[in-house]
Amino acid sequence: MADYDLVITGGTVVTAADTYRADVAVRDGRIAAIGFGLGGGATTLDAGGLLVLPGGVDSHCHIEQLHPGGGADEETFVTGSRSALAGGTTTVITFAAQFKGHGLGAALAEYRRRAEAAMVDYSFHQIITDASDDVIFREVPEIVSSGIRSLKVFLTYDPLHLDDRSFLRVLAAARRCGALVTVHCENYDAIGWRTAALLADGRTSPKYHAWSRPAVIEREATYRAIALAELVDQPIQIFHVSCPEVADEIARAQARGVKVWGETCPQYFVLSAADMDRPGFEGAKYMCSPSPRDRQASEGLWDAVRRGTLDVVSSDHSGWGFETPVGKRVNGVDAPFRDIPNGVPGLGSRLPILFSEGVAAGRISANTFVQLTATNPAKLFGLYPTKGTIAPGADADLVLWDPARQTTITNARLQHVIDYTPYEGRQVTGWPAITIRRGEIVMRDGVVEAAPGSGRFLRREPYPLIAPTGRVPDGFDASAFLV
Ligand code: DUC
Ligand code: ZN
Ligand code: ZN
Repeated sequence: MADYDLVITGGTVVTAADTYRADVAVRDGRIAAIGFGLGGGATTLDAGGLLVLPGGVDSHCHIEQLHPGGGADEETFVTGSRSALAGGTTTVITFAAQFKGHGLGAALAEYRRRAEAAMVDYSFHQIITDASDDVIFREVPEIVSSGIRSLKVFLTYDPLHLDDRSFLRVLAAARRCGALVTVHCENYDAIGWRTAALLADGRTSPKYHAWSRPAVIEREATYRAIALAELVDQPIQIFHVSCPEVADEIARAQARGVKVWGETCPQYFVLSAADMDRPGFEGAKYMCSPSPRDRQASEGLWDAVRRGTLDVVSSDHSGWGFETPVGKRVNGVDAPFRDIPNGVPGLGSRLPILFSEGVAAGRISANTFVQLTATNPAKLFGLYPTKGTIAPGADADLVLWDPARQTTITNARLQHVIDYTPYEGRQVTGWPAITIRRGEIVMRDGVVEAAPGSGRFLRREPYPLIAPTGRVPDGFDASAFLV
């Protein structure tokens, strides 16, 4: 009888800290041993010439999100999982959204039911859009203790955004129950005002999406989110940082000991506002919020990554098709930019684009790539060391990565349900050859073979990284009072 279920031989193991030649042995879905001469496996994979990476952890992607008017995102847990596995991601954190005026429980039960079809392991961020007493004092503690240990708030978007008082209540609730708060930072009123002015001037095409929300609008909201988190002494992560000015706000707060982390996404490295200025409705394919900026901003983001200010790269995968009637053109191809759904697909392209632009282009090391895409998100969201690393006892979520393979991105290769990718035709260096989830080979040479329902819900227990610092202004802990 074989010693192990699977042995991967001859590869180069890359973790957040190290790069070394070793074989990796897997038993019962976990990594059992790393070294040489490990003994036999029921299955052996030759990883000669390949990197052995931890499976990707995508801590920000929208899958099958329910719409207030009925229906859900086109990307389902099955198709989203397929794209994730095709692209080397084995764990996702997606969203359960509250509808304004409703509680959390019924919607969360529906998300959990839908997610049972997943083929990747998964958790949720709970979106709070209505900070009622019942939500803040009863439902949030219940949901957090059920293992959903992160909340998400929007400082813009109708009908999602929270005013500052409501945001403070969410921060205080998270502090009381031990959850991280993630924040979409843009100033709601400033966007509304500029949008009204642009539309009044007849400037309606997709390119004006970027004009409606310049960087200062993101910077102001980031500064405010950090200040309010500092007031409560509640750790936060700033989502999808688009430019260095915003990263600088985060760096300043980090330097004074605030527990704030910053995330960015591949679209901010490779897209720009100019992409939205393509003829006709084509620019809608590139519309996401915050808006992509320009080449200089992208290079500034790489600097922020190298300095460690931004330490997670997620996809912010969003499920709006281009040709489908429920996607980008839901309000017609002549709809003003204000009425075109925001977001770009990116679950399957996240790792190839980041590897190509980052590692192959010499901007970051392979270890930094692993930190950004697997280890840091797993740590920040309480999944480490089960997820996000290669070590004995960790789940055997692995990617055998071909660092030299040149590929042209096409929508078909990405295997999501969305009918386009903003990266169509882009050449990349580096591509996943095999994806392994808990010891099972679930993707080989682009063919995903996993059973719907084989993904697992990841219950997240309390973890020290997100404990408050204990420093509150005047020593007065307002979060102790249920206000
Ligand atoms: N921005 C978001 O905040 N969410 C989804 C899509 C987007 O562009
Ligand atoms: Zn957002
Ligand atoms: Zn998002």
